[in-house]
Amino acid sequence: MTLGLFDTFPNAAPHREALAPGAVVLRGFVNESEENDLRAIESVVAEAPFRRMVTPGGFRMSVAMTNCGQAGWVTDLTGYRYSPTDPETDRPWPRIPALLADLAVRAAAVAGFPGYAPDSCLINCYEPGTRLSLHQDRNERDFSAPIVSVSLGLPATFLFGGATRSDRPRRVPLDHGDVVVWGGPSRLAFHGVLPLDDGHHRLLGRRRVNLTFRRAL
Ligand code: MD3
Ligand code: FE
Repeated sequence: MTLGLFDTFPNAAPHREALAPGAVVLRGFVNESEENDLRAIESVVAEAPFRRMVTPGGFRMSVAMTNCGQAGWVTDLTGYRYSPTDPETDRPWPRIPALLADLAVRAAAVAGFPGYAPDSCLINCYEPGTRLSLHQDRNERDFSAPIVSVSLGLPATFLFGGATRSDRPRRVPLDHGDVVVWGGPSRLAFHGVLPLDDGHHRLLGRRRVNLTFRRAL
């Protein structure tokens, strides 16, 4: 039994929630002492600014994205893929900041995936109204490695579906500091994000930023 001593302190005690086989939510895994480390995201964005990319179907995505790592996820009229360079500049993506990579590696280990070695990190930026429609992440070469997601800023409702698009998704609230590890049988689940509600976050203002670490190559 718990005494509830930590309940009044957000982020004080990280806690683990099994979502599905291979999928674990680590509530409050990013603690306040690590929030300084998040400034590294700003240096990535300074080199490779957020941009709204176009899908193969010709729609501009509402989520603004950038990447760091050896490869970055991109989309244009020709398709989805990982690119070693930023198509806006033809320069390599910035490196993954070491402290952020460490965070993802620690989260993966806690969730039962030791030796995680992400080579790519997609950074998504949501503003109120921004959504991400149901999709699978399948441009990576090796589905045995999990995807680790770090939610920052405004809260969002995550949609966690099944193996087919028609499986009715569950709604999972994700808040600042929550980290989710998606591996094993959950790795290819359909998923998305509902339109972001308006609000204000003390660090990020009217935004939600989500980092997804991947083993792409
Ligand atoms: C479950 N991002 O970048 S993170 C994405 O909040 C993406 O920005 C969402 O979906 C976001 O591709 C969700 C959680 C997530 C990421 C990848 C997954 C969940 C996943 C891959 C397989 C299953
Ligand atoms: Fe995804």
